[in-house]
Amino acid sequence: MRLSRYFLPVLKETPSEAQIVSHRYMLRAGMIKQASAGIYSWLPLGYKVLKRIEQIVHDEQVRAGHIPMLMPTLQSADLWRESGRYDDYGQEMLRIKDRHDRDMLYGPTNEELITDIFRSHVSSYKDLPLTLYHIQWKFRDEIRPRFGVMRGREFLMKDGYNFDLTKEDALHAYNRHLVSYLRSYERMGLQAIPMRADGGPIGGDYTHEFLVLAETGESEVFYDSEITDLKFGDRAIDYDSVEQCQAVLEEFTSRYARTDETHDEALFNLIPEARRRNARGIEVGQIFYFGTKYSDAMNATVQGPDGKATPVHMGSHGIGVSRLLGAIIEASHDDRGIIWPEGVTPFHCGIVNLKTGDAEADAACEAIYAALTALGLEPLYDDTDERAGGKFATMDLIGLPWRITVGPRGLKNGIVELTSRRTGESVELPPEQAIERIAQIYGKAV
Ligand code: P5A
Repeated sequence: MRLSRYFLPVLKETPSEAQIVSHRYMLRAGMIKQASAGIYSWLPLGYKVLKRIEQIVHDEQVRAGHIPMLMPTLQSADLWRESGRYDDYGQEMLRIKDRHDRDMLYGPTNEELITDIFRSHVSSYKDLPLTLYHIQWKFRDEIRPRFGVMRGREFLMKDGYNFDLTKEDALHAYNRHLVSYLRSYERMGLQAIPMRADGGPIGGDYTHEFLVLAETGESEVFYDSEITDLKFGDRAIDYDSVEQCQAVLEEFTSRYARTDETHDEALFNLIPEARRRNARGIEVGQIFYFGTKYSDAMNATVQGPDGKATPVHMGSHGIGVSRLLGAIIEASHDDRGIIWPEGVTPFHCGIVNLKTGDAEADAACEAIYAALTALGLEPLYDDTDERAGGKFATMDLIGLPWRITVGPRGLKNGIVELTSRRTGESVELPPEQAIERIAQIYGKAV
């Protein structure tokens, strides 16, 4: 993409309404614009990151054997009356009447809708196990929407639902989700720690939240510091293996880690004092096992091996896709702007032309741009007339992890500059080598 043709409305001033750094940078970098309280338009740069996060979530869900689909945002109140949640959900639910005076709602979650789909089409245990998921907008009329996309009213969630014959099978589905979530967050450059939590309006008492540690986080957490040494990494996992998934769950949940809702001071005090941590975190996901709560209420049964109708065991599992942008920025920025991890960056690298209009500089930039594009990469080429200082400030603000700087002086010696946004380190090298380095970083063969 050429910056002169892109839509990147960066702001020079710090918007006064933004209290935390991720919100400030998302506004300043022209990623989002508030439409009304807790509701945002996703401008091109923000939309690009949102799509990259979505893609990672899709990849990892499909890898775990879960099946993508799409349910609507608007739901009929009738299903929620069946489960009893229409009244329970309270004011967070946005209720709407259609022209026929029918009660509708903008879905805050989809347990009822998916249970209805399940009971309409599945009748035998032979069709189990089944895990369906979608990535769809949700609406929760939060009392205090704040911190930009972090606590929105309209927000994008990946929500998945497992249907199993037995509790054991459903717990395997729970473990599969835990593993796939660990992988997803790590691909986004994040450490998200599973912590015992509370079921809240979704239900069940077996649930873990995934938290990214950050001072600006809305949740208070208590944990054993040893847990922060755990990494999933790129180990191979067989998602069908009950033992392998169970082993990962045990590894990642055996140390003390809880949100304040389930915190137990006596248990916490059993950890050596030097390892006790009380901090804040951003909840970027939550997994639940709630047994037959919805299948009992909505009569979702299958014919079991003994021929009898058996209510299915279920769980639901959510990732806060739009919230993740905020969480990643909170975890990865400096005083000049965002520092995107390579896994989610909106453009793979920036190309800064120090002297737009200079025939040699223009030609060198075009050649680098074409070479990177041919490799399947997306560079953002700043071909505008802005001064060098302004170009650098914009690149730093929008946080592309790599920048190639091209100017007439360097070109005289056959070199350009390759700079890491994270470390600030620059190396001078011939353009072909800069291209090779970028290709290598993103795993592309030159
Ligand atoms: C699990 C999937 C559920 O709704 N039902 C379907 C279950 N869980 S949850 O914990 O309530 O939400 C899942 C994740 O969505 C994100 N989230 C939000 N993101 C932005 N703004 C909000 N107001 C908001 N509310 C929830 C969180 O990341 C949460 O973990």
